[in-house]
Amino acid sequence: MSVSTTTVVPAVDARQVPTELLFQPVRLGRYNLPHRMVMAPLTRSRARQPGNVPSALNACYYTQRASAALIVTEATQVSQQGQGYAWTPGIHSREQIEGWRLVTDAVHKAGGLIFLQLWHVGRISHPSLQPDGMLPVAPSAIKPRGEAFIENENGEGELVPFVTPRALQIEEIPYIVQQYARGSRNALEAGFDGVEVHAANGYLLDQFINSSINRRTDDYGGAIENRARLLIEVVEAVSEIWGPDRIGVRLSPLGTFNDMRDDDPETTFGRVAEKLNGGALAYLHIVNPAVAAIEKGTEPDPGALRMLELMRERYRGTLIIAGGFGHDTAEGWLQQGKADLIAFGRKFLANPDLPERFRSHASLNVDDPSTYYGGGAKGYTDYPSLARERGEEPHPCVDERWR
Ligand code: 8OZ
Repeated sequence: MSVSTTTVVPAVDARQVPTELLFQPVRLGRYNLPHRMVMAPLTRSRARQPGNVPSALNACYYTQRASAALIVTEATQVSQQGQGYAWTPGIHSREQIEGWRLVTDAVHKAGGLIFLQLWHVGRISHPSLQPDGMLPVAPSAIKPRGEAFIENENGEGELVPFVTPRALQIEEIPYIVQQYARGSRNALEAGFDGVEVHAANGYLLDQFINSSINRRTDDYGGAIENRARLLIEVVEAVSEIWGPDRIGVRLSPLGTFNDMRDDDPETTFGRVAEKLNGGALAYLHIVNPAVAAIEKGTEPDPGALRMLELMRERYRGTLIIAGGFGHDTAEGWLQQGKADLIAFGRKFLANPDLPERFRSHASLNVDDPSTYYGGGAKGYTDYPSLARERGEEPHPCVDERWR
């Protein structure tokens, strides 16, 4: 549409401008994002061995997805103690910092913005992944139901039963906070644009928050003020390095993954959301408790909807919701004011150019669960983009050339 300077544009024309909220710019902490589609953190277990080091293959994968408004990396252990699955990357060694530098440089060259997700798994681990084969640590010595994903003697992935973790002594807690601080300094050196503190999905910080897992009687257990203390201390320590406006926090209220349960989730997570207001963070990122209903197109459980409303009401900053969204449901939730941005996991996994596909109403590739974890380029960097199908290559990202 060309409009001369003397023309008065009728209001009806304004309404013809694409009004999809998904494609409206938004401010996220220190950054201006061109749209509202975030790539959610996704564990892919493809760090180079030995040493859990990010490689050119990982740089290729993230660079292909650089059209996301923000990439949140796969969960990345802040220490060896913080690792809970085979072949996940870390951010505690020199090699890992240099490996991540490959990733951030390539993503930035492609115009992307990338935050590192800081991770300590707590009890969701196994001695074979721990320093010197020691026990995993947790708020209390309570064994999770289920199995850990480890590497066996043949170098293959294997599921083995969890063990009973060791309860952290109060004297050790400052050293847990320091693991996050070191990971944060390393992430800054590796060239990231920010960090997300993983306090969801049953890992260490979530284990402290949820009442059924935390039986401590000291300042880190009991009332929610105490159970949230470790998260708040971690956020403060990370803020000193990054400034609050380059930090996000991820929570999963009502989540049951990794044997998680809280006796009074509205009080617990309502209070955590309120406490995070004080930090002036870039965002709060919620794992959608209504994910199954959104995917199936059924009516969400009223408890899940109440929890989402509670998060929106108690947290006064920018809210990202992840889990189960398609184009129309994402747009609908933004229109209803339930979130400011939407994060997509499996859809970004299978569609490196997801924003372009949504904009043009193109069909989507379907993700292949058999290649989620471990392996190489197959099911990782070989999902086709529309540009590749047209015979163009959006970025020079052929694995062989990057190695
Ligand atoms: C699935 C498999 C392994 C790890 C999470 C980091 O739940 C994960 C994860 C998910 O946040």
